[in-house]
Amino acid sequence: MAESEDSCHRRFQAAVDVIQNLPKNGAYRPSYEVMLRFYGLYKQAVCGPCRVSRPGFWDPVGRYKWDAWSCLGEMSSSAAMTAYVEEMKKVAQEVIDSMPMNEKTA
Ligand code: ST9
Repeated sequence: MAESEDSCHRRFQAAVDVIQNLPKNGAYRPSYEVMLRFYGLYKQAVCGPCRVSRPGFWDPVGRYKWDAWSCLGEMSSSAAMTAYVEEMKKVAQEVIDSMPMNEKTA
């Protein structure tokens, strides 16, 4: 594996581990949109382009998940890994920016 590809893979794995180890309920509540973005990129990175058929009417959550994955088309696995890491940095920054600033730091 080329070095840049290897570091891309390691950064992705670290981001995946962080997200899998977040508590289910915490001060931060990701929106469905955010969760679906992570989900789509994760599937694309790990499984490649979506080749399964779209779930039926009785599985609306499955359809949303399928749509989030399928809309990434033929995006490469390494591009999906990079986008996943970038997304995590963006969301982490948003969480930091939304923290109250009136607490004493000293
Ligand atoms: C809080 C603390 O308040 C402070 C917050 C700091 C914030 C830091 C900012 C960092 C970014 C955070 C973004 C959160 C985004 C959440 C994304 C969720 C998708 N990524 O193995 P299964 C798929 S924290 C994407 O059965 P687990 C997997 O393929 C409070 N998708 O379930 C499968 O789908 P399918 C907020 C992933 O192990 C499905 O998920 N806390 C990932 O029980 C289920 O997989 C949270 O937001 C992945 N890394 O759950 C908790 N791994 O069957 C976020 C697996 O179709 N974490 N999948 O293949 C979770 O919700 C879960 O750990 C989980 C895995 C869903 C990622």
